[in-house]
Amino acid sequence: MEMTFRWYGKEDPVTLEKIRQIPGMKGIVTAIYDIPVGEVWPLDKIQTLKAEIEKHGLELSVIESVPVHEDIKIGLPTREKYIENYKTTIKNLGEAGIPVVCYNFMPVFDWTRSSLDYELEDGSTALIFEEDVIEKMDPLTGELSLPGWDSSYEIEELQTLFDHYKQVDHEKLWENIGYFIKEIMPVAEASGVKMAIHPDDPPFDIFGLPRIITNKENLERFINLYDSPNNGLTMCSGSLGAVPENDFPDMLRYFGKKNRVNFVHARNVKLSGTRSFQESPHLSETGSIDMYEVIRAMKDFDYTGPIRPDHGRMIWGETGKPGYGLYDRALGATYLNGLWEAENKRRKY
Ligand code: DNO
Repeated sequence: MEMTFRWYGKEDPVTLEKIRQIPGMKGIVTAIYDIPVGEVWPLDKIQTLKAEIEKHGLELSVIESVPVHEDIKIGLPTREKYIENYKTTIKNLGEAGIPVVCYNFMPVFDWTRSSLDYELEDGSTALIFEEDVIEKMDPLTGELSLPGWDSSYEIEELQTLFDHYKQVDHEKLWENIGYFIKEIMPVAEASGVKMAIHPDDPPFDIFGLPRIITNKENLERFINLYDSPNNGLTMCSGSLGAVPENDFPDMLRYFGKKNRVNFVHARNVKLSGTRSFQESPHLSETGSIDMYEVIRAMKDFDYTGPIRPDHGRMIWGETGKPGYGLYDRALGATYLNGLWEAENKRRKY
């Protein structure tokens, strides 16, 4: 595996200088944040970003994310233009030598939590999802501020989107994702870019909007839409592991052996109900995911691709983007590296 770290660009208080000092850190996961969703990413902008990262002794390992325009997910006629743009972006990323692109197909909202700064017993704060709190939220009142939701829509835009999604049930969303995948994958293949769809987080419908990248059966259905290692997955332990039905290490091993795991997100979650959880430190004993089993699964298919410690808590007084401070994620990277070294050596001796 190749240890990587998410960096939010020049505005990020977690600088490349700091990231580089984390033991064993090899690569950066980032994006170009000032291009509107649906527009083409110009080659020179990608190259500038890459050069900046390489100047700091790191590699640009993954683009997370190239967002998919809602018109593609809804299946509007205007999707054609956005799909063409998406293809050009993939082509440009390939030309710049970017090996992996992460994206998702969640309607309207990306990852969603009910609170950003839930105080844990030890005084640290974490992101949590409580089903009963989310159920009482109405995205259309305008009072909703969602943690993972950077693109703020105007209320009227949101209303229009929700109206469109009335026609989009799970099967329609499958149809639309199938259409998109069949269009973009030949370009990804020709450009040498491995696509890695991120599972829905959390992996069930929210606010009445359908979600389909949620469990083993659906991931299988997804990879079968287009038979190619370029049509792969981001295996995110915290997203898929947020429901008790998903056995994350088993899924990871299964899709890894099929050569469809192009990126791994390692995060722990402590389940507090069938549809509620707290994000917890990476360490197995503090969450519901056995991180050693995750590492073992990756060894079982000799994973050489990128992995990043996903969200951390806020600890030691750090402030900043919830989930994306330096300290707890750095501890996560170190812990994962430790497990990996131990498992490697155990198998050799
Ligand atoms: C949360 C992230 C997601 C992820 C996108 C991928 O922290 O894992 O925001 O980047 O869903 O498209």
